[in-house]
Amino acid sequence: MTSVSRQSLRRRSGRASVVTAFVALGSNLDDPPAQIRRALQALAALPGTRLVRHSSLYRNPPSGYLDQPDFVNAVARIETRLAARELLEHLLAIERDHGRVRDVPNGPRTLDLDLLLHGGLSLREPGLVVPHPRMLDRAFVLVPLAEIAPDAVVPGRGRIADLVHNVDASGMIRLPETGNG
Ligand code: PH2
Ligand code: MG
Ligand code: MG
Repeated sequence: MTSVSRQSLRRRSGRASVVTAFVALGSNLDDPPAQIRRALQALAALPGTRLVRHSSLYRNPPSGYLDQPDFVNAVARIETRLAARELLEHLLAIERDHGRVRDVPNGPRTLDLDLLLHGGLSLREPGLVVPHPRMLDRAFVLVPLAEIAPDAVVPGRGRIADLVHNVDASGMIRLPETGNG
């Protein structure tokens, strides 16, 4: 029995435990606020998953590749029975549903969904690094994350409420709530 991983035991029993995970959402094409709101609904509809809450939407200038429209970014907190790799596959499928085309690296996109944190997991695998390797440098991740989960911890790095002070939040414009919430 000792050679059987916890994950495969869980698969056999069919009772995966629930973990809290955080997903970053970003869009700068084709009505970004609508893309983000529709993506939040798609997250809420994932199997074995509950959307616990989401941050405000923030308009902010592109970082990295600068010659592209402003982004709208947000962060969602979910509770999920999906393993990190399974969740990643679902996030990529939602991106495809939103017409995501991967051409220019870091370039404009209808929807980007990045897995930030998955319970206390630290993982480095091809195509999947958790915690997200660039999250600590990014105001467009840390500011919305601090809004909804200041006490969340990045394994080995500390609390979000402390880490958010390391980024320049001056370009982050919180959008007013629209519609019926
Ligand atoms: N995503 C990137 C690159 N640059 N800049 C902003 N403001 N927001 C993003 O979501 C973003 C970015 C690559 O994923
Ligand atoms: Mg990204
Ligand atoms: Mg991505």
